[in-house]
Amino acid sequence: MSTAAHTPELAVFSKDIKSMGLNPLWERTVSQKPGSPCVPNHWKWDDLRPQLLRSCDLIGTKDADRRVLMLENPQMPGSSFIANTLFTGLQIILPGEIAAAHRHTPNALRFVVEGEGAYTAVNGERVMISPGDFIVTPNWAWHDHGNIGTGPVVWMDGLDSAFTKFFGATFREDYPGETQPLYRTEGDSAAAFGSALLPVDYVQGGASPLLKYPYARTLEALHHLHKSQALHASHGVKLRYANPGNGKYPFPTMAAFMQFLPKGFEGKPWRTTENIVFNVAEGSGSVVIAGTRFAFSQHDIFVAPSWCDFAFRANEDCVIFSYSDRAAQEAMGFHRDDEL
Ligand code: GTQ
Ligand code: FE2
Repeated sequence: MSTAAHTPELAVFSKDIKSMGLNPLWERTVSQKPGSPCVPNHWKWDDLRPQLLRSCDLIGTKDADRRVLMLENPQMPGSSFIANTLFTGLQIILPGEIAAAHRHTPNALRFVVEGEGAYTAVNGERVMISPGDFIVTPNWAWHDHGNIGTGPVVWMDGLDSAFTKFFGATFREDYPGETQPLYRTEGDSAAAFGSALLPVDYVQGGASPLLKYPYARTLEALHHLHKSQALHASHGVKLRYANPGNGKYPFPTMAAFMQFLPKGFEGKPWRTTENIVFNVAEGSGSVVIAGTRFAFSQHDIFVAPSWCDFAFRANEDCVIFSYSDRAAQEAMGFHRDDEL
């Protein structure tokens, strides 16, 4: 706050200019500190799963378009966002169902939670998805999903739709058919981009051209590094998913990570300007976020909003997926973190 003398004349001035769409900076009330109004929160899989199954009895993919339950920050009900910058949804698709093709300006990631036999089709290629897989849907790419298996399939959707909303740049189109034509062979994206090789004439675009980062390979990398190197005091063994086209993040906006915490791990508190959504792939433990302890088990989801410190404890070996707005924050020069 400024120490300018707040004279009666100044008060009249401030009042007079309000009707002109003007406001004096010296009276500003907007926070000049890191953090956001959002609060840490935890959703238990034991609570989520029955509601997802219940939604299947009540609505089909034809009527719902996407059968998704949005996880909203308790401080922002009705916003559709889990934090200022991030969308999180849980999507369920039953055997025989199709979620029709569409495209939109927000980028989407998927982290598969439960069930086999589902696919997503992106830009003419079908990709089968399994639990633990990390999937990329680049912005403006046509995408439809289907389940050709025998049981329900659930995954978590992470979108950067808060960014398109913020910029006023949200566009969406339905494809003129239920599914898009498949003009690529299954495995094309993996062959072209999944082996630290690139097509000779590849020109880098926005999102990662690698559509699937399979769980088995991620686990293998984490387990190997756990045996060969020291743990990070806060993160255990933590890797970020890389865009093979440029070595950066899978999206211009969103970063994604997988970490391994061995049984008994007690992490040091850490904080970052990132907003982060976590999904427990395996294991159980607890996390203290900004002073609140949440006991988590497999498939639980929790959010650590910007500048909330958090520290993990692993009751058993844990594998934890997360995504954040780090890519955008780094690109803009805003990102900071801090070991406490
Ligand atoms: O699967 O295409 O959770 O477009 C939100 C918007 C999922 C999707 C969401 C979407 C999708
Ligand atoms: Fe979509």
